[in-house]
Amino acid sequence: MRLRYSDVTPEPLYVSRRELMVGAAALALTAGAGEAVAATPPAGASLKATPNSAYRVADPPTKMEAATTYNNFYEFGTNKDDPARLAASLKPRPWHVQVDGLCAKPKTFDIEEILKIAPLEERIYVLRCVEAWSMVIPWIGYSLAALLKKVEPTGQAKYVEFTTLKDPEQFPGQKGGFFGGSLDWPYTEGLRLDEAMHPLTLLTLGMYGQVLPNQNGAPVRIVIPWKYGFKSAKSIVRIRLTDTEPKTAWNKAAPQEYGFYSNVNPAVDHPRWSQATERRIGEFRRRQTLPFNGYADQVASLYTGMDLKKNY
Ligand SMILES: Nc1nc2c(c(=O)[nH]1)N[C@H]1C(S)=C(S)[C@@H](COP(=O)(O)O)O[C@H]1N2
Ligand SMILES: [Mo]
Repeated sequence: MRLRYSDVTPEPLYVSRRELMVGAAALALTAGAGEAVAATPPAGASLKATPNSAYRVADPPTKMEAATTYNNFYEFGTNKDDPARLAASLKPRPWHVQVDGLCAKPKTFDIEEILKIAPLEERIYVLRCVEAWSMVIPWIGYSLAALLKKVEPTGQAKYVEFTTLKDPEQFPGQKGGFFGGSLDWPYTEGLRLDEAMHPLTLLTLGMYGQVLPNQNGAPVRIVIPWKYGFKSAKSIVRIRLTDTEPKTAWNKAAPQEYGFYSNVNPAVDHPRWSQATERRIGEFRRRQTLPFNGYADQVASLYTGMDLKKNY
């Protein structure tokens, strides 16, 4: 009998290691299964979420097979298939996220606690990479605002910085040599506080009904659907509130190519890729790219009075 992780775990996920082991022992007795259950949810463990009808693009989702084998995650290497091939070296448990900086109640959250801060929603967003391809992905998570409110940002906080785990033992792409030199580790990204608090900005814990695969940024990442994909930092260990614009890994590597704002904008080309059109992974035809990736009604007002050619 093959047990799914969800079969032995209370909603929305395992409560504690002890309860989990009790549940597993009981199951082993009834099923006679010798299968050990670890505290780390195995790859493919199901994660329940309620569809949020306000945030669902109508286009059919990209095949999960494609979304989990064609990835940008330079911590594993610079080839699209490196993350899936090498994903097993990342250990998504135990995992903590330090939330600190300009806030009244800084706190280091255990990932199990993060899973329970707000009800998990499924939202179907288009992920638009600056390389002019896109995917339609059913993400699972809740608005980042729910987590940020827990630490009570002060009036001085104007920006949020996200930091990915730095550990060359888990991320072979962070080892020395050519690949180790691809970016200045750890990967960092950032948003203005109003962007971070926007309800569209998703603290993401799963996709396709499952916990996040390692290659997609397990156990927790950000997804900002109106910005190019590189803004959506994976495998986050720290979220810091600050009064100055955070330095970002891609901006440090190639400032003319990767601005801080990086809103999806068909009118402003990247030096190496036209942004006027995009190709959905799994399709051949090109589609028109939409301003703010289709979310102009919700987010254009955040940039009133800003020159979006300068603030690319
Ligand atoms: N830590 C980290 N986060 C990252 C990246 C990365 O290399 N390292 N790549 C970014 C880029 S360029 C894109 S397009 C998306 C890809 O997300 P996906 O693999 O889940 O589709 O992740 C973003 N987040
Ligand atoms: Mo990207």
